[in-house]
Amino acid sequence: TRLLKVAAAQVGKIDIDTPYEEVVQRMIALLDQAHDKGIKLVNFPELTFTTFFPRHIIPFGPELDKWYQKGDVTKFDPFKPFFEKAKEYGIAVCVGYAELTDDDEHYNTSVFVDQAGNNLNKYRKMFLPGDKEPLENVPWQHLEKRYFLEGNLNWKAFRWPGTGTGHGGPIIGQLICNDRRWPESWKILGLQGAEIVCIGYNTPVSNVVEPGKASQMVNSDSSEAMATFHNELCLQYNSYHNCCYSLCSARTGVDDGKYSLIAGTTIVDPQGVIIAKSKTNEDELVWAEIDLDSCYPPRNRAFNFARHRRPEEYKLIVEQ
Ligand code: CDT
Repeated sequence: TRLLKVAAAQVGKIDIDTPYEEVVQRMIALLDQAHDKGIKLVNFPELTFTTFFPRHIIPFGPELDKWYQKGDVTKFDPFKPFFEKAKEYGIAVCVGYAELTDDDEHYNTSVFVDQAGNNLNKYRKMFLPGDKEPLENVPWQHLEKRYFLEGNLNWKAFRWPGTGTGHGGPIIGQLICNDRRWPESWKILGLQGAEIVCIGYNTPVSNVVEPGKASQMVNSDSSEAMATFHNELCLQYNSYHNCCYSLCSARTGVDDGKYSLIAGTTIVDPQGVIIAKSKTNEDELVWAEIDLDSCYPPRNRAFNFARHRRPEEYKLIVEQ
């Protein structure tokens, strides 16, 4: 066996004016719980440190750019106490944030920082949902196509050494929110042997079904149930056919008293079974002890890619 204690940290409501310091203190409280349990990896949501700002219309320029971080995010003063605490505890973290590059490019990004504080990998969200131009007659926007460029770092799986689990360390992959709905992103990680996929999300309870028609904005218990069902469906099936664990962290709660995001933070095993799940829509640590070896019986048989795949038949998938 190759046992490892891992966690998916769920982060509750963050309002538009919630200061970084408050969020960081809450994130540290989640690390404290993880430390008490001997957890080695804590996954955090998409854009963990702020409210989900793409729901707002914000003018381009300095007003928008203040939502982003430049340079090494672990060195950004307001976030430093979080990364320092993780290092002090010897906990690796995967965290989402809004990235602004030196070339003035904007990305929806997550970093994987190991237990010694090293940046092991950076991932930039590939599938950006929503719109480039604001919609009319809707109670809120989803402007990811306006505020972010599509990711350009592909889906790179990488080793995370120093965990004591052998084989050079677990093989990790990262996805961000909408990426989890697309089998291609998982398969590319699966083909590289990813054993743990770290995912963060901001999934609204209700969405625009048909642009321009406010009446098509669904907001009811049944839409929350459906959004949660689709979340689990994606995580369970894609973990199953890629024979990997997934740690899936929600930014949840009702931001500013009106913007509701689903909860449903989960840990899924290589059989597609949910082995741990959040019970609230607040800050919550969801954790499990996993056995990386359990990725291999299905990999060696039903989902032995080398034996069963038919890549020569997949041309349509890569046509423009
Ligand atoms: N953040 C994010 O990617 N959310 C999407 C919903 C977008 S609806 C326009 C998701 O896939 O959950």
